[in-house]
Amino acid sequence: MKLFYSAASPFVRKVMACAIACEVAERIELIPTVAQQSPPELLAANPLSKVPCLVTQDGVAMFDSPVICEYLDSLDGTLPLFPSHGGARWKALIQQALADGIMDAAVLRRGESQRPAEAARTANMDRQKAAIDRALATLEAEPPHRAVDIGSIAVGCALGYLDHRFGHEPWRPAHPRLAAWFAGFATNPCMAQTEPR
Ligand SMILES: N[C@@H](CCC(=O)N[C@@H](CS)C(=O)NCC(=O)O)C(=O)O
Repeated sequence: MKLFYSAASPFVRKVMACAIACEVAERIELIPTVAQQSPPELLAANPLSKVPCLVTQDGVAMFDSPVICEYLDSLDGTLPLFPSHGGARWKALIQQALADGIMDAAVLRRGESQRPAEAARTANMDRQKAAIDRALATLEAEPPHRAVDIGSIAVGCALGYLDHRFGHEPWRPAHPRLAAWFAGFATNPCMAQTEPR
């Protein structure tokens, strides 16, 4: 399998953390990719020109990260990352959606922060920050459980991205339960081995 990859992307981290948890990481060849430059190899696989994008052994191109993670989970039955049914399934998928939303908003803020300020853009950035704050409050009310699944991995990657890119906006003081959960969860091999540098 090949993975169009950027070390800076929290969505790529989520995919690699799932690959490690499912014990299939060694089957993945990483293709360093600058998605913003729309390289033809990436466009041929993903018309949206985004990473992560996985090309399977059979040549099927897969995106985006929720689809790739579920595919990796289907390869090996050792550790189901996507609970098959019931409340556990919906909880994990909702946590993944919350975490992906935080990452979408934070990646956008990060990109925009590197451009000159302008009123409309500043208002949109404030809106993205408010979405992140509300999502953090939701997670604080009910932090993920200790198990490694798609919900907890995604939340871990979202919090790790906030630490990496927005260390000047500490989230821990207002979210002590989430901070305590993250401190423990970050020691899992799939998180420790993919920590952003
Ligand atoms: N919903 C997508 C989001 C992926 C995404 O936003 N990737 C960013 C990097 S973090 C990207 O490739 N951006 C390139 C662009 O927008 O041109 C997923 O879950 O995989």
